[in-house]
Amino acid sequence: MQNINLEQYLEAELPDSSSENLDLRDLIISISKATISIAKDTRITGLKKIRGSLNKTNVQGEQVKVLDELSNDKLLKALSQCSACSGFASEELEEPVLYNSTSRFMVVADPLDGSSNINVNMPIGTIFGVIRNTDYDKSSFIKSGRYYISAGYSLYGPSDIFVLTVNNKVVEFTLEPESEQYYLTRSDIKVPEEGTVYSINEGNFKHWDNRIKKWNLSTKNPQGTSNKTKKLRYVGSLVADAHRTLIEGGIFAYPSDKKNPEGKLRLMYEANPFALIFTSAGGSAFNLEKEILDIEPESFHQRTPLILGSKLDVHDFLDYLTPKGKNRKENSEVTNIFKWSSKSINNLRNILKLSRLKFANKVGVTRGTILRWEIGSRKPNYSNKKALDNIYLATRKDLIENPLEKS
Ligand code: AFP
Repeated sequence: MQNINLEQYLEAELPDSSSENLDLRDLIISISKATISIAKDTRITGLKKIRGSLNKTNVQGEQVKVLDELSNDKLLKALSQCSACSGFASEELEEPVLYNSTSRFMVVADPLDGSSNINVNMPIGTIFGVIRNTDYDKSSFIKSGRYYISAGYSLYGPSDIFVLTVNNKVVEFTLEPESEQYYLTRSDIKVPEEGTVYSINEGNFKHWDNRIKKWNLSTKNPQGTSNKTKKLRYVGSLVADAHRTLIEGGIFAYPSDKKNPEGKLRLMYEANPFALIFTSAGGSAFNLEKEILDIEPESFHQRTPLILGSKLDVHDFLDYLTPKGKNRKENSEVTNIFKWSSKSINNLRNILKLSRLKFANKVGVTRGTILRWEIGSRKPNYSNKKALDNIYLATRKDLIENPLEKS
């Protein structure tokens, strides 16, 4: 396993047969190179005198650290040189940057997550998500997590690692510093069904809803009456806390509270990438009501509560809010699937000006199946939706309107 580098892994996972795969490979390599350069900076922050703050605040009103800005600039530059990338949006930019409106993908990122830990040499990281460019415009950034085709993060810690999800698989690479190459060190990561760690900022206890206080007390079990005690671990860098949860299981929670009524973490570049990774690895990712991937965003910098981790632990938490999973649904379809409804299928066929028969041939089903989808008596399955995705994406240059938006 040691000898497979990131390029080789991507060549096998995203074969040359499709130009979309080639674009995605290019994009992931560009991001990974920027993270290698950031990793080099993080090794010597004290020596390079880059562990302090700049005299300015970002769009969130948070103080910008020198390393925040350096990391953002590195991603910005790397992506501007990648022809597969149509635009970049990040925590450090008030507005997304558009490079080329017709390229296939958009990138969202938190270039340096956990920046308050820089000064004390604790783990920090870079989080990113790749979204399909469906609208040729900045509005492509404001999409639910179901539109993300890939996501990942770098964790700059004792080792520098790069965790990636494509095609529903989650893998980890470790940076070999001399050759400056990422090598595969964990393949097919699966979140354990249940874990022994809970991770939450307990300093916020007094601001929590009573039901969350109840969950917390039961989890830490101060009376020693329950056998379900867990250990508390909290670094305060999402990358580090989430990575531990991904590998060892358990739960990470940053709920909304009286101080942060919308939650603290950012939906587009913190919660959605981790939601895609955890869902792909068989774990769960919710706000307090629904799956993170199903949240329809209203603005780019919006915040969300985030509950991540092992299925059983996340559902146990949610049971304190909505008893016994009332109306709670989970959908394991996390790859490149748009939401195809009877209306959007019909819209796509009309925009393409195809008869049901011709459209059916293109999708690889019968004319009757198309009719049933359009009247809503049947729903496309997973591979049908992939075929619809591909037709939509292959013809998207000719599409004036996005059929998915009209459903
Ligand atoms: P900073 O980048 O300002 O350090 O914030 C990090 C973060 O967004 C996320 O990485 C942590 O999980 C979370 O904030 C920690 O927040 P608290 O300090 O409120 O616990």
